[in-house]
Amino acid sequence: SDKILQKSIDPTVHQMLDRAEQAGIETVWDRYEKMLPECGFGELGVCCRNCNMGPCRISPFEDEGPQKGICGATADIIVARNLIRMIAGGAAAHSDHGRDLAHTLLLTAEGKSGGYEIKDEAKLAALAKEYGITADGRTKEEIALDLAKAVYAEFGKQEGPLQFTRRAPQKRVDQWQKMGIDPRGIDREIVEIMHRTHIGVDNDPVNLILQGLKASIADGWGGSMVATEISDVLFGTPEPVRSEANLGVLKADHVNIVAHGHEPVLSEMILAACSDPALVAKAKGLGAKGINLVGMCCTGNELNMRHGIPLAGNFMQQELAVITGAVDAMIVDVQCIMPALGDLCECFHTQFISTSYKAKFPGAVHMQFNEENALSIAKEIVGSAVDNYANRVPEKVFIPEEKSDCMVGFSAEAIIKALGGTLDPLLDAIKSGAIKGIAGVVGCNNPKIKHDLGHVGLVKELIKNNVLVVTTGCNAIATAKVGLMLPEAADQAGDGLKGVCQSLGIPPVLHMGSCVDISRILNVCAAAANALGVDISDLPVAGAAPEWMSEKAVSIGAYVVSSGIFTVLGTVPPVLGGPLVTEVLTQGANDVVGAAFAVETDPVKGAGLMIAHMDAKRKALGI
Ligand code: NFS
Ligand code: SF4
Repeated sequence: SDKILQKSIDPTVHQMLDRAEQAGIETVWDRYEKMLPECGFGELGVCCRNCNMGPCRISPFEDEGPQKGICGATADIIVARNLIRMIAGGAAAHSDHGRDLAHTLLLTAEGKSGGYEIKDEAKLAALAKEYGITADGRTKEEIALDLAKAVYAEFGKQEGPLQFTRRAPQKRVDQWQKMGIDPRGIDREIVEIMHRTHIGVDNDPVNLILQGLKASIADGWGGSMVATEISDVLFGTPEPVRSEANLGVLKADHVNIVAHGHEPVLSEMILAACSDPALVAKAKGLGAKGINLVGMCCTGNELNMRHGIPLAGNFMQQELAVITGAVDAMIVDVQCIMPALGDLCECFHTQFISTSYKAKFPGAVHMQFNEENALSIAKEIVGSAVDNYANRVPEKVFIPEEKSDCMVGFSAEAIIKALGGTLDPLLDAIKSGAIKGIAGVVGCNNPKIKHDLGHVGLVKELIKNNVLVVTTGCNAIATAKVGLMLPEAADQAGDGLKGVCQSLGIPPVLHMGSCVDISRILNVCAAAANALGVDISDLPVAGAAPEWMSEKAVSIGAYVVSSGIFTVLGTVPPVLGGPLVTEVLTQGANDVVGAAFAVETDPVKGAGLMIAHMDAKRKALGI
């Protein structure tokens, strides 16, 4: 129906929503509609539940209703507190992911992990050097043990600095120090947000926001970067690889397993278990042709970047994968997993398997994963999925045909390799104007925006204007699905970018990984700024999160801006009830960190803001 066509630009979504409607099954879009109108106080960010004198909410009308909370907090105080609590949530999620990777490295170095190994010795050596760990005459396990301990210590550090923050240009670090936002320890900055936002502590909106920026830097240049770097050490640094994306990657004649969530610690072992001969034989014994592992959301990105495992879809497609009736198991760990999956899986044969003690769900079977026995547990989980193939109801299976090829795996290292060993050809192309600038386009889906339209509309407009796009997260999946990650997509780019892509054989949209891998984008920006002898805020670069929804995305936006990169948000953050906070985020931040936010719900206009920003930066650089 017409209503369904309005929900997404993706034909697989239309087909699955049709099916859902016929079967009377509700999805995220239905629940969103039932929620409308969403709470106006919440939208403005002016409700507070931080103590039990409240809840309080500030009236948006000055002549009517309360202008202060019971404790006296103004709208700006409440908005700032709420905003930085979102940053704390997001930074905690990314950083706890990083901590889990450090833990896996530690166990692996001690010989206690059940199946992991150190795959990228070159990266291990580089990180050891960065941390001042001697490598001479020592085994990779000995080096890795020291590195794991050093990285682990970043979380509980009291006085800083965080080692990876020193990858930023000196001018940037100086500015952070001058503003008092150079983070001391990853956990410390998050805890301090919780302290400062307790009733009766920090009631200066600007001071609150500065602490939010500080914690976000501890995420981007701390916890997230740890997650990326240690994942590369354990599982290999991504290199260009071909793959496919969209629900059409499910196979009617195979056992289909969807890996959904975030940490590669689990998904890597699920992948290994899927090629276990005994399990493959078992699948064949049940009449399947084999085991088909596909990814969803960021764990999908991790598998896709490193191994070319197909991407089934992004955040808004998790329920739709189940509605195909072809998924034998949905295996999840942490983050962005809708609790709706429990009830939904009950309408189908799909087994919903949770694996982390941190993330349990109604309707899920819990199979606790741990690193010590990783491979054997992964085999049990995959075995359970294979068994469940016997329960599949062929009449209930409908897999959309649509899928697209994609070329992925553009880690910073892979980009430099594609450029012939240095960033110079890219910098030259920027200087010559062939490439106007680089945009990092990232983030979630959100039913407030037509699914994938924000992502694809913005990215297409950018490449048309010769902006090279680097992407992660659910934006990466959206662009992969429409073929923008193919070298042929250079045809949709402006002449300058098209020429560069064609000569290098790369797509105009480069998949850099999962959301923690936005740290890879920071590294590229730092390297480019250092090569030019300028700060990141001087570069013709910009960020965007066209369909963002999660607290993680708030932390990302904050650290990208704190790193000096202008960022466009495509959904409105809950801050407009605080005029001072809104002013600080969209203007004042320029004086603090050399960058600020803009909000623009129209993707083409959003791209326009980014392009105008790049033009201004180019002019200032005299290029
Ligand atoms: Ni990022 Fe990944 Fe997607 Fe948003 Fe969720 S999967 S960590 S938060 S929804 S981009
Ligand atoms: Fe109300 Fe202040 Fe308590 Fe918040 S902290 S609920 S504004 S009294």
